[in-house]
Amino acid sequence: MKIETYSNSTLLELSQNLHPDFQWGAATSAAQIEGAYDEDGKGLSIWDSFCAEPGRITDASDIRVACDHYHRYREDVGLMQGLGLDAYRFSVAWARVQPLGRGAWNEAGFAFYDRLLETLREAGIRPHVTLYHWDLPAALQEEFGGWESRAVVPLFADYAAEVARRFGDRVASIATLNEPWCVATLGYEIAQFAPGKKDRALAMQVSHHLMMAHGAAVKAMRKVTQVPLGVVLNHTPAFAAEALESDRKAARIDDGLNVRWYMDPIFRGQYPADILDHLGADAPKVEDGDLDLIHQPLDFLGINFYTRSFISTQTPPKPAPGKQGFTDMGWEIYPEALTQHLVRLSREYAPPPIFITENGMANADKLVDGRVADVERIQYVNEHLKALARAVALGVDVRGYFYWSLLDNFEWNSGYTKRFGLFHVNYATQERVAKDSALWYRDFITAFKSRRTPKAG
Ligand code: IFM
Repeated sequence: MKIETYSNSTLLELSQNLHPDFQWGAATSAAQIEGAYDEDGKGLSIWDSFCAEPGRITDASDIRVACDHYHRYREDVGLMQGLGLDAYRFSVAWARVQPLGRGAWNEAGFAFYDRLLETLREAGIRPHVTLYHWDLPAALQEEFGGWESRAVVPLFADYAAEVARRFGDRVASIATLNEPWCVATLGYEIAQFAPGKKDRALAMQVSHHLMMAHGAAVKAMRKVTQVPLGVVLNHTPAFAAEALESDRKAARIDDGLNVRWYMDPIFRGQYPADILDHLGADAPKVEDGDLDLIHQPLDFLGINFYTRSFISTQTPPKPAPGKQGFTDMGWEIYPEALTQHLVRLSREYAPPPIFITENGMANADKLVDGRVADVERIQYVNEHLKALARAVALGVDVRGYFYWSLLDNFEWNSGYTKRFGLFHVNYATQERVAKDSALWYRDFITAFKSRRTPKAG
C-alpha cells in the first residue's frame, strides 16, 4: 500500500537542507522491548523491582517478556530494513552484561549484543548505542541506594569503558545517559518512575551524580575508542501561558530545571545560578572537581523532543490551547517549539552536531482487519519534520532523526497501555504489524533519498 500524505514542500525543504550524511532511524530501549529478564545470566534491574510493587504500573504489567526482542531481534532488524532505515538507536541493559553492576561480566549478555550488531551490519543499519536508559542493576540500588550514591559513578564509567572497548569499532555513536531529568525528577521527586521516591533534595543530588557518571564515562571511553560520544537530553521547552510576570518567571524556572540544569554543567561547566537560588537547601552537594568532570568535550548532542510545557500560575491553571491536538499521553502537539528550541540551543550553547534521538506520539491505535490507520501519527511526524527542516534552514546542524519507537512497547509506569510504535505489537502473540505510519515513513525516506540533489564534487 502506498500512502502519499507527506507534503512535497516538506520533502523539498528537507532534501535541500539536510546534511549529506543525515540518518533516518527509529529508537527503542532495552527494558522496554527485550524481555528475557533473567535469561542467560542477566541480573535484575530497578524496573523489575518497581513493577513488582503493587500500584506502580497502570496495568500491573512488568518487563519480563515485553516485546520478546531478545529472541526476535532478527525479525525486528528485518522490520527496520523493510522501512529503509539508515540507523537504529537502542540501549544496552547494564544488568545483562554485568549482572551486579560491578564485578564479573556476563559473556552471554555481551553475546546477545554481538548478535544484534552483526545482524544490523548485515542489514546495512548503523547502530547508535545508549548505555543507560533507566534500568540500573537492582544490586546497585540495594547495595548503595543507586544514583543516590557517588559510589555508582566509577562503576558506571567501568561499564561504559567495557562496552566501548568491545563494541566501539562497530557502532556509529555511544550516548552515556538517556534523559537524566526523567531519572532524577520522575524517579526521585514525584515517584512516577523507579525507584519511586519523593524527595526533591535527593532528586537534585541524583541529577548531579548522573551528570558526574556521564562525564566519568566519557573520560573512560575516550581511552579505548574513537567512536563519537554524547548524551541524550529530553527537552520540553517552557512557554508562559499568559503575558504575566508570574507566568514568565515560572516558565524561566521550568526551563532552568529541565533544560539549563543539564545543558549548563555539560557544556559550560557550571550550574545555572538562578536555579541554585531557587533550589536553596535542596541544591546538590558539589565537590571540587565535579564540574570539571561533567564538562567533557562531546561529539554530538541527542535531543528527545515530544511537546512543550505550558506554564500558568493562575488558579485553576490556564490549560494548554492544544490547537493541533494532544497525544494519547495527554501531551500537547506543538511542533513549532522544536524549531525555536533547536535555534536557541545552537545560539546559546554552540553544541556539537545534534541528533533528534526521539520524537513520536502515543496514539489510541486500533488494529482493524490487519491495518492500523494512524493518520494522527503521520501528521505528527510530518509536522515535526517540517519544524526540523526550518531549524536546519536557520543554520542548526542536525544529523539524524529517530522516530520513537520502532515498536509498541512497555511505556514505563503506563505499562502496555500506550502505543508509540511504528509497528503494532500484539503482546499475546508477539505479532508485529506495520501501522500506516510505518509505511508512510518508509515511503518518505525513499522519496527523500530519490529527490536529494547530488552535491557537486
Ligand atoms: O518511552 C519513553 C522513552 O523511554 C524515553 N523518552 C520518552 C518515551 C515516551 O515517553
